[in-house]
Amino acid sequence: MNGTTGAVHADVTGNVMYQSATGDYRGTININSSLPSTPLTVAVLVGNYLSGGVENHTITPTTTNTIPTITLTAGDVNADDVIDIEDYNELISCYQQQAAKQACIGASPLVYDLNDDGIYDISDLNLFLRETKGN
Ligand SMILES: [Ca+2]
Ligand SMILES: [Ca+2]
Repeated sequence: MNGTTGAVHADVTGNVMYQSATGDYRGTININSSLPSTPLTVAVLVGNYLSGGVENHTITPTTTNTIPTITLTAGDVNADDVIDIEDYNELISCYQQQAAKQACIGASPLVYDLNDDGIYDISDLNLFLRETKGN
């Protein structure tokens, strides 16, 4: 969480779970730091997604705060916060290796499971192409 000065006031991790009823991810993240009462930027990092966030959000201490819905773009498989040809090359390389019944080099094939259904297949490639359409 960054304030207007750009200072990081808290850097916390936690889990979010897929909600099949709503089609989104939700979770509760505990912040065990005192935060300024001024509006903050809440940045969100989720594996295989570009980062996102909410600006000018005030956090009320000692209570559950709900941040607005954040839409993240899937496909950043090499975790450099950019979706580009390098991500595509990794996805295609892994897909071709799987077709040949070989393990992907350097990572679990589930790193490329962009739709979180537990398998890496053509559906994940299609999601990547849909997410990058127009970029
Ligand atoms: Ca990337
Ligand atoms: Ca998948």
